[in-house]
Amino acid sequence: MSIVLIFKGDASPWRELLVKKLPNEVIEIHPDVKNKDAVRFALCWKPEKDILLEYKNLEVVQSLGAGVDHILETQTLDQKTKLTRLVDTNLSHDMWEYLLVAVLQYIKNIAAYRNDQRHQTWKPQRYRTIQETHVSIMGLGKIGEYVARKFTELGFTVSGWSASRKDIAGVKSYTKEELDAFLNSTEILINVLPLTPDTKGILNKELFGKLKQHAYIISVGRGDHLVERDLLEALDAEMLSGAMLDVFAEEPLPKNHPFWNHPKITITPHVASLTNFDSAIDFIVENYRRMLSGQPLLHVVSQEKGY
Ligand code: NDP
Ligand code: OXD
Repeated sequence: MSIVLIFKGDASPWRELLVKKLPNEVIEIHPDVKNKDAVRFALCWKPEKDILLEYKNLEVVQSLGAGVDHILETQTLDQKTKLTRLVDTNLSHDMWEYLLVAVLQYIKNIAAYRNDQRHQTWKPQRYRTIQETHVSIMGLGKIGEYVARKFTELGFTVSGWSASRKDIAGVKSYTKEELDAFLNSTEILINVLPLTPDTKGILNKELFGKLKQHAYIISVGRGDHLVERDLLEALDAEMLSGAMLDVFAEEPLPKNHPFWNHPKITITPHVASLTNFDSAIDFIVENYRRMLSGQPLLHVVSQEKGY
């Protein structure tokens, strides 16, 4: 029985940590695997298309991140294989810190001043306080709910949109069917949805048109949530006032991409919240032990829903 790590990028630091926690197990990095039929547990990050078909006896495919789109879009999993994802308070908390920065820099006009500085322009503008600010969060899952609670605690007005209704103190919850009402009250839109066939392209022209005039977009979900051309058009038409984006349809963002030099777009390189080595390893080991002992796995993804 063995574990395989299948990563885009260097898997060796993760292997070293796993070997320390599970010294008696065979832990290999794809493609250097002696006996693929012995592998029952795969830890994956952006695996190449259909690579898992080489592993016939897989029981668990564990995503190294919260998102599983990188697996569901590229692999065909059979009935007996469970897909699990990472759920970690550190991941939610780090996302909260990033989103707080994103909102504060916007309400205090920091991006505008950075542009003004380039042109030696002295142009004071009114800022908003936290008490005057409403944030609207698409996705109230493990991360979105945590973030919503934190914004509420700080004194922001908070709304959230999710498939089902939520009962989160201080947060106005809208369901899937109530999207228009949610958007109509939105001035700062935070996207922390998972990427599924349902949510692909959701940040589009039609949606932008339903937001309050000059709304601001913050997207940390996935690049394919956004129709890039629609964002550029909405910014040029001053329908939106700006955007802060951490995720892109193509990563790294190509050198010639129009987002790079757009004065109303702030870019970060998919770093809003990074998987924490220590807590993620404990979580992975726990799920591996559960698989061995036949106990229910933690955070199994519904392959039907895609999250
Ligand atoms: P969860 O699966 O816990 O939550 C997903 C939320 O989205 C749920 O509230 C769900 O509603 C809602 N949702 C899903 N589909 C729809 C839909 N069609 N309409 C309305 N609501 C919908 O995910 P996490 O919170 O753990 O993570 C969310 C995403 O954040 C990840 O998939 C990943 O893409 C991204 N991420 C990005 C990072 C970064 O660094 N940029 C880091 C970590 C995550 P309901 O609860 O009713 O089912
Ligand atoms: C994740 C991510 O899904 O880092 O965890 O994007």
